[in-house]
Amino acid sequence: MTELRGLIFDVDGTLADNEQDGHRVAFNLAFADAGLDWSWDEELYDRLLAVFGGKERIRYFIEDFLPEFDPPTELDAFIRRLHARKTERYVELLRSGSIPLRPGVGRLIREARQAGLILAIASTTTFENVTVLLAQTLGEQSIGWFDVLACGDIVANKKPAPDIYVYALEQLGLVAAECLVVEDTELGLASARAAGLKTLITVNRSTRSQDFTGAAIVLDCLGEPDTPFTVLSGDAGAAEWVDVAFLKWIHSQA
Ligand code: XBP
Repeated sequence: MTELRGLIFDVDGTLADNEQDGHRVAFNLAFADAGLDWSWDEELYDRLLAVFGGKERIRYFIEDFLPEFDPPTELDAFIRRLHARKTERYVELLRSGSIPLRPGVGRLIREARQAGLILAIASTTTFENVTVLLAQTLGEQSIGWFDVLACGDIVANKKPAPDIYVYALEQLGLVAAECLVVEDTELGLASARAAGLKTLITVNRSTRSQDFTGAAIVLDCLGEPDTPFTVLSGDAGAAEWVDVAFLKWIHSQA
């Protein structure tokens, strides 16, 4: 049996429950800064989450929800500028400390590191968003705990394409069978699985009802010793929170 060597984390929705209270808010602030009267409420944002990537999401909104919209400049440049402002606004939110990690995330990252697992990030979001989130929540030094930070536009095709996970594996020098992924969405699962990776899901309020067929296990969160996880699908044995022994056990299952 292949030993577990690497743990690859998705970021948005997995490390932090930040889509509605972080990214959505930052998009709206950027729209206001640009003098646009667009405002994405939670319901609309849940629909827009069908498209990964901030620039791709803005384009999808314009093309599918505002077909009459006439951008002030060439559309690609307009979206790029708007998205750059959104990143600035999102980073401001992160730096204000208003976006915490989800339960169990900080503990598991520290334990996995201590146990000698190789850590990586595979995210659709912008590199700066990832490094500021890590620095703000786990300390500046935590950025160095990850051997690979695979983010954003580094690959041609974003999730659900497998590219970002394939890239992360190449950079890690590991094969899929040696790794386990932690994800929160159906499309993230599709991306990881297409790269041949076994995937543990922790749902959040936007993804709870998605189809996670093919996941190794589906939990409501990673859990902590005093606040156990709830199993939504799969077999957790006697475990009540995710630790390295649990990761190894899940990885060893067929
Ligand atoms: C989630 C995403 C991201 C963010 C927006 O990525 O879809 O696009 O919502 O980030 P993941 P940017 O789950 O892979 O972390 O605006 O920086 O693209």
